[in-house]
Parts: sequence; structure tokens; C-alpha cells
Amino acid sequence: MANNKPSEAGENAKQKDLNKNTVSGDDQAMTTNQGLKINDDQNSLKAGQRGPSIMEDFHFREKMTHFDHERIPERVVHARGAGAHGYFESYENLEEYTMANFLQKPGTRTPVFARFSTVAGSKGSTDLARDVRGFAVKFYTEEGNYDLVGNNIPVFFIQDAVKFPDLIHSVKPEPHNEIPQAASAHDTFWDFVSLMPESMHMIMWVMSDRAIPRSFSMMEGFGIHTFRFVNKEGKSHFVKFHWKPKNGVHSVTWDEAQKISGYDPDFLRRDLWKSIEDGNYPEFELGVQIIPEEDEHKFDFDILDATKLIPEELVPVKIIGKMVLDRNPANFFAETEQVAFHPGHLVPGIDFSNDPLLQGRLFSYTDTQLIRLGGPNFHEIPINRPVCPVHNNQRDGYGRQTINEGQSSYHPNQTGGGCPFQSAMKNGGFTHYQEPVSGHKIKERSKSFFDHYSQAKMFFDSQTAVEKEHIKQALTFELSKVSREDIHKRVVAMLSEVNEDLAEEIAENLGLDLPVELDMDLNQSIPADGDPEDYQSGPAKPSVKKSESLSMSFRNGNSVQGRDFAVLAAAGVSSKSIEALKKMASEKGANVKIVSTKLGKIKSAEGDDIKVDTTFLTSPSVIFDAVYLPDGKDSAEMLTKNPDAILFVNEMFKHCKAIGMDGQGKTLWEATEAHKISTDSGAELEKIGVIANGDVDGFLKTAAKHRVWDRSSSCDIPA
Ligand code: HDE
Repeated sequence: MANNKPSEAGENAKQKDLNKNTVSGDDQAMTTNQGLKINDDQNSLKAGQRGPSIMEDFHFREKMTHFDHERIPERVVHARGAGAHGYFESYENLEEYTMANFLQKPGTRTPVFARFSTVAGSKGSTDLARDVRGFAVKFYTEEGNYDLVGNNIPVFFIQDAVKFPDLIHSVKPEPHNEIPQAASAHDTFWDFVSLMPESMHMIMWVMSDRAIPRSFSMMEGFGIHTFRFVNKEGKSHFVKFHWKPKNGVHSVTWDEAQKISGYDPDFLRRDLWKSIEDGNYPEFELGVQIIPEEDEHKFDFDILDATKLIPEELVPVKIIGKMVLDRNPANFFAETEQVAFHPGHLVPGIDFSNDPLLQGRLFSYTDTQLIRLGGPNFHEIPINRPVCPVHNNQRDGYGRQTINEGQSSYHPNQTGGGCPFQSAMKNGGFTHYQEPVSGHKIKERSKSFFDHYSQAKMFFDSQTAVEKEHIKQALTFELSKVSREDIHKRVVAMLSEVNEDLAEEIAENLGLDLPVELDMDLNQSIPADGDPEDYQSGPAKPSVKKSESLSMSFRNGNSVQGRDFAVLAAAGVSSKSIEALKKMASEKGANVKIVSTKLGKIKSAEGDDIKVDTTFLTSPSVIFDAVYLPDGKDSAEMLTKNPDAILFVNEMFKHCKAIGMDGQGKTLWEATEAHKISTDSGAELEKIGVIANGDVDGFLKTAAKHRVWDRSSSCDIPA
């Protein structure tokens, strides 16, 4: 019996397919795996009430054996993730560029499954680690599965896949003591980075707030590598993929991230789950940067180099469709854990470039599923199987589901009448793009890959003052946890290639003098017989000096959809005041939660009962996007005596989030350090995001901006 809920778009092809395997135990008798009804699931079979257990108890043995084998290896990277179903809807006919069927007719809906993840941490680690986020989408097209396996950062640490195991070994917990979990702030990661100048651009991104997103629905996604679109005539264009979130791009601050990791390590997973349950479906537009073949060498970086992005000033992003995530998985393990992505899952009309990072990935993903999912039949697992027919001569292996009938399992054959048969291109048969290739068989990198600092500089210079400040704080935090001075020095030396001020400030924070003296061989990152002179990165000279789209402030979104607002309340609060906020907030897709000292109900000033949603004990300010102090004299006065309530408001102020108040709510505000600081600074309250007099509209508009960074200069607050 199926228990998957229909999505808003009705039952799509993938959902119907999954329903074949989805079962519910509702109103059903408990059975063994062989279908035998179970009479007693409370006691094992014993020789007498107080006697030893008996081997014959097949029910006990089956149950325990299954339990003993329940775990599978977690993903070697991206172990921690959360997934959701939905659909992709194309906006226009792209036949000029690609023959991909799902991109031909405007309005075509293709079922998708998306999985968002952190990279370094184990399956049970915090969602709020400073890390890249995986952004993987499986499109169940009529021509087979297409996987766009991307990240929320458009570049990567390394240029060649052969360095991936080293990168990951360096960032994972250190091998001798398995410390630290889900963190890059330790010696081995920074040792590796300090010896790999190509990682510098990516380091700028992961030290920015992009690496601590507020929500999976508030981050961009990128295919990173240059791919190809190929049309029916066989003409190819290079293409870069982008996902743009409808909710804007927003992050938490590092102070919040660390606190949330303690209070709610499932913060992002819960947010995704809940927003779908609430009908606030996360939505992303898919964009492409299309580059004609002839322009391959037009840029001052190599488009095959995954440590570079193509600034939107040089090639604009063309929006071609949208993805809506509207259904939670019915079972985490069956769907989110067993889903197997692979950048090599393609459809006709999409193809690869020679990016050496991408080429290496094409090997790794199948290989890793073999160990993780236990054999070569992982494509048969319901979440992985395509919605179109699958026929070939691959047979048998662990857990085989398909019952292939007939005598023949080879091709060519006459025993099966030549079936299954090959397809001509015009009938959808995939052919690889016929790119001319020439060259020596050689273990080398093109010189066009050697500029490691220009785009790092472009990224840093494109950030707002607050964003730059956060990068500095992140670098200081991370490097302060590194124990070796030689690593500090090498990183600072690299930073000085990006920006002198940045390097100086970090050096100062680490207690180093500039210029730093490097006392070791930096040439480990070149081949043993290489001449170091040949491998030098030139000085940073970005062709685009500032690219505004690299700053998160460019993608604010101006929406409160999916945001969580706290209302601080105690007995005597005005229910009218709360209702006014709730009405307008819920119309815009935001959630309002009543936070008080204990659960249960509180009597309002008007005499009705108000249900408390959560308490100061479990729900501190950091898990909310804004706070509202409603009218009600007794409530406000009572809360002024509560240190948790005072801390709540002070912390909201410190983190530059909107503070709204109505009527007597201001009594609580006036009891805070935040009030004192803002009064002393002489700032106009509204300008620093403190909205008084029950102006709900003004409060929501301020909250939609996510943060009032203007306040940050006056945010030195003990909270
Ligand atoms: Fe992955 N990566 N990766 N990666 N990757 C995996 O495959 C790998 C890279 C990405 O939600 C693994 O099924 C190599 C870039 C995502 O299930 C593994 C290299 C990008 C996910 C693997 C890279 C990604 C993975 C582990 C360097 C962005 C999670 C489990 C050449 C474009 C997918 C698995 C999910 C997962 C290998 C670099 C994205 C080991 C060798 C660059 C989103 O196969």
C-alpha cells in the first residue's frame, strides 16, 4: 500500500514508480520477512520461563540478523545530507544549444530528487560546520537519469582529481586521534592548503559566510566544471550551470553557527523538512552561462580549470527553468541515503569538457557506490532507477531485482532476435561529442592553469565591508586552531598575494611579523623533476576587478518565506498584538513561534489562552531570524526580570537581526544592553532595524533584508 503523499503537481512519473515499493504498516498484521504472521514480538523462545534461549527461534534470529546488518558505509565525502523530491520545469525551447529532451518544450515538468550535504563531517555531524555544501540533483527524464552533481560554491580546491584523496584526508579528522569532527580548523587541512596555492580562490569562498548557509533553500548551486551542450546538428557550446534560490542567498554568522550546532545540529535538515511540510516549497531557478566553442581561449583563465569561475560580467547567466521541491522523502534511508549520484549520468545533448577534475570524478562515483551500496545493482534501488525502460545484457550480482527472461544475455545475438538493440542518434542513442584531441601522453598541467591568485583577489575585492570582515574573522578563527607556526606563515604569505591588508591583519592576529620568512621547501606541489620556475603563479591581475554577483548582498531576495520569527511572551501578553503579526507573517510564508519560560498556555491580556510553542531553554535567539516584542504590560514587565529574555534580545541585536515591538513591548527592549548601546550611539532606531509601534509591515520588510549590517559597528555587546 502506498503512503507517499501526492505532490502539488499531482503524481509524477517518479512518484508513481516509487509507490510500487512504498509500503505502510497501517492496519496490517506483523509478519516475518517470509510473510508469516507473528504472534509474540515481546519474548524470545526459551526453555522454560527462566531458561536459556533456544536456537530454533527463527523469528528472533531473523530480526536480530537484519538489525546487525542495518548499517552501510557512509559516503566517504558528503556523508551528512538531506534530500527532497520535486520537479523541474523548463521555461523555453533550448534546441539551438541542446537536444536534451527535458529542455525542449517550455513547461515540461521532469521529476527530480535533490540532496544537500556538508562535505567533511560524518553522517551524524552538525549541519552548521564551516564547509562547502553539496547540491546534487537527479532529473528523472524520459531519456534516462541526468545528474547535476554540484556544490554551493562555484569553484573547487584543486585542479586535478588525483589530488582529491589528499585534500579529503587533510580535512577529515586527523588519522592519529580522529579529531576534529566536521571542521577544517586544524593542522592537516591548513598544511595541505598552504602547500597548494591553487586552493586560494576556494579558500576565500569557504572562509566567507557562504560556507554557513541559513537554509538549503537560501544558497546558490553550481555545476562548477565547464560542461557541453550539444544540439541535433552536433554543434557544441560550453556551459556552466547555476541554481539561483528564490528565497535569496543568506547565511548565519559564525557565532550563530557554533551555538546552533549545540542547540540544534539538525537545523538545516529540519528547516528543509519543515518548509516542505508547511507548503513553503524551496524553489531555485536554473541558469546557464553559454560559451561558444570559438570563445574557449578568449578568457585570461582556462575554462577547464575548476578553480576559476566565469564572472557574470563576461558571460551573463541565462535562466532556463525552475526546480520546486515539494515532497519530503517517505523514508530517509531508502531515498536520501541510497540515492547514488554520478556526474556521468547524462542524457543526449549534454556532454563533458576535459576539465581534469571532472574527468576524475567520472571514475570515482560508480566506484564509490559499489562499496557503499554493496554491488553493481544499485541502479535498481527504487530511488535510483530511471522512469524510462532499462534493457541491456548486464546480469546477476548481489541483490539483483530484475528478472531478465529469455535465452540471450549477450550482443550480437540471434537467440533473442538481436534484442535489446542499439539506437541510432535520431532515435535517442547517445553519442559522445567528437572533440578532436591531439597531444603527448603526459602527466602535466597546462600553463593556463597557473594563475592562482587573480580570482581569489577578485572574490575578496567584490565583498562588502561586512563580508570582508567575516572572512578575516573566519581565517583568524581557523588559523588560531592550527598549532604550527610554519603553516601560519605559509598561509599568510599566500594571503599577501590576494590582499596586503588582509594578510597584515591575519598576521597581526596570529602574532606574526610581516613579511614572513618561509623556511621550507614549497615545491612539493610540483613533479619531482619539475623546475619550480615553470610552476610559479604570476601576481594577481584579475581582468574583472570586482564582480558584484559574488557578494551575497547582490542576491538578497527580499522575501521572508520560510523564516522563523520569535515572539517573546508571558502572562498578560496582548493576543491582539500577536495576531496582527501572525496574520501578515503567515501570508508571506514566515513562521511565528511563541517563546516563553515554560510550555503550556499563557493567559493573554484579553483573557484568552495562548499556546506556547517553545521555551527559552530549547530555543535560543540564534535559531530565529527576527524577534517581536508584543504589547502587554504584565508580560513585558515579567520578561524584564528574566535573564534569558534579556539575552535573547541582546543576541538578536548582536547578530544584526530585525527587532520589532508593539506598545508595552518596548519595556522589555528598554531593559536590554542593546537599547542602551543604540541610545548611546544616537542612531535612529529604524535605521538600525529596530521597528517600534507595532509597525508589522516595517518589521517584515526589515526581516526580509535578513540582516541590518549597518548595526554591526554598534554591535559590541556582551551576548
Ligand atoms: Fe564529489 N564525490 N568528488 N564533488 N560530490 C562524492 O560520491 C569526488 C567534487 C559532490 O548527495 C562521492 O556518491 C572526486 C566536485 C556532491 O550523494 C565520491 C572529486 C563537486 C556529492 C566523490 C570530487 C562534487 C559528492 C562520495 C574530485 C561539485 C554528494 C559519495 C575529482 C561539482 C552526492 C558519492 C550525494 C560525492 C568523488 C569533487 C560534488 C567519492 C573524486 C568538484 C554534491 O565519489
